[in-house]
Amino acid sequence: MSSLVKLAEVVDEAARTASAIPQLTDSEKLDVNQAYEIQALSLERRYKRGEQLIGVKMGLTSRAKMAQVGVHEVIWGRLTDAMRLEEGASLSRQRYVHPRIEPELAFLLKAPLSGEVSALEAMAAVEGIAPAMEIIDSRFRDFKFALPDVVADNSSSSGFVVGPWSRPDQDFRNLGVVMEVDGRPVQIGSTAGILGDPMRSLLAAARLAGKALGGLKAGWIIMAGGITAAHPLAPGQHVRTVIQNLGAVSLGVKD
Ligand code: 0L1
Ligand code: MG
Repeated sequence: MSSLVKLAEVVDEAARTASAIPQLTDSEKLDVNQAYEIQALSLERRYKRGEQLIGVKMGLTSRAKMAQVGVHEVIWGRLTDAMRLEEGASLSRQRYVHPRIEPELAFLLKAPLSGEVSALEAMAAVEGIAPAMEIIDSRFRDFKFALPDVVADNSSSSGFVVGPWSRPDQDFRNLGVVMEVDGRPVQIGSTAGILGDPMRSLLAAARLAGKALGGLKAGWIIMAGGITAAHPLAPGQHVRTVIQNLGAVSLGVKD
């Protein structure tokens, strides 16, 4: 088997150059622990290029997403400052292989969080909640992968945008969500689409990513996971997600 370091270089180069690659599992026998090790090693390469870890994304947190990609397990990935897009920004389609976008809810932490925590303990660590969108861009050809592939590939994460922060002391378990492309609704759902309650995703982040990263840190953003299936991005589009009571977040696509 190739070394995990070598495989980390392969996924990192694919992400850096927006190039499609064959699935790692076509030629390697990998388990999920090895895949998370590849993810960590590939992110080390980005940190060496100056990127900073600023949070965590949770993935495959809704039935719609699990069905869309045929993987049925909650996964997580790392968010860096270079992945963050400004609200209302226009992204360049050429920077991605085959980008898709999905509506999410984001948490902003004001205190560290790690391990098995209760919902009350987790809430006490949350500064704000916001409508958000994630750009996922599997580096694997035709968006086809097995669980170890997608985990090694930073759980397909390649960008994210966060809208206005609201206080978390409100009921956000079942808020209506609409994602529009050029003013036309393309996905409709509810925040309950995230594991039945987005808080469950934050608890999973503390348990899974918190353990691997030595805790989730104050100031980090936690993307709770896709609420609906993801939508392909094409040049010229304007994408907007509105979450009931929380407001809107938008992005444009150029070239
Ligand atoms: O929900 C997610 O963010 C899952 C990412 C991995 C699967 C995909 O690329 O859609
Ligand atoms: Mg997502």
